[in-house]
Amino acid sequence: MKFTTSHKYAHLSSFDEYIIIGDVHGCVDELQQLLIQNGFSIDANGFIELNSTICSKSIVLLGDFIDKGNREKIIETINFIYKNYYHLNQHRQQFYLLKGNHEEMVYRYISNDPTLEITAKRLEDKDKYYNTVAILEKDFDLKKKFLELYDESYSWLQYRFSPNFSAILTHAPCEVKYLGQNDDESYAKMIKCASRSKNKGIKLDELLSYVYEEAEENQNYHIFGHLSQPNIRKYKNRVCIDTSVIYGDTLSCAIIKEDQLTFDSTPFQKKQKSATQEYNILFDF
Ligand SMILES: [Mn+2]
Repeated sequence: MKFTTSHKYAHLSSFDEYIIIGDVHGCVDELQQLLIQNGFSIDANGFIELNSTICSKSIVLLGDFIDKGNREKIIETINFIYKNYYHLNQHRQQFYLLKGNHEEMVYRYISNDPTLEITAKRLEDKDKYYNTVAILEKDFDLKKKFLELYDESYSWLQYRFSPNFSAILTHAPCEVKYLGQNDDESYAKMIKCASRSKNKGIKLDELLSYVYEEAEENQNYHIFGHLSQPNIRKYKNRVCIDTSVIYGDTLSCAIIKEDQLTFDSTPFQKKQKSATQEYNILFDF
């Protein structure tokens, strides 16, 4: 039996300003701070205030908001996103979620995906890389929230201001031939690329050479996260905004307003233990 899940995509209106945020991985404090830096206010109950400042602003999370962070922070992150997802989208959509490989894998574990063979390695991975699974397995209410958010998540989003300025948003980088396509293979490619942990010792630019080879000197951008980097990495029209907040660096966003692309970041706040990694830098030439 082939494992299938619902696939969604959307075109974003160019009347809004978009705050497009990279991999959160349980860093809810930094997520809130980045929103505050960008004009959002959060009330005492954790709701984003629906005021005139944000009536033409939208939030996009690029995927991987779970895992790697500590238990309490992951719970807080899911709750914060869940309540504000419905709060912000009550009149029109102003909060968008993209699927990351972590959401997809956790979904497969908790929904008992029959194609996910449970081997000793899988169980080890579950504890090591997908720590949200154990949290959701013990908390039915939180699991229900996660599943609802997963169902709401897009595989890709596209913004188009003019023929000369557009942006396609996905969790992972992928080859142009898969971008914005709606078959199962393309969806998988937009969520996860070749694994760095399975290709240790290979430079990212070698492993994913298509990212720079297919880059073009124009403003039809491809913005993605997934590849935890020490800072925002941009080469021609390819932009990676996963700046490793859970590894102790920063949480970053790309901001799109009309035909302008800018960036903002906020540092890790040390409210939880950071994870460790060796950086494999993109566009390291
Ligand atoms: Mn990822």
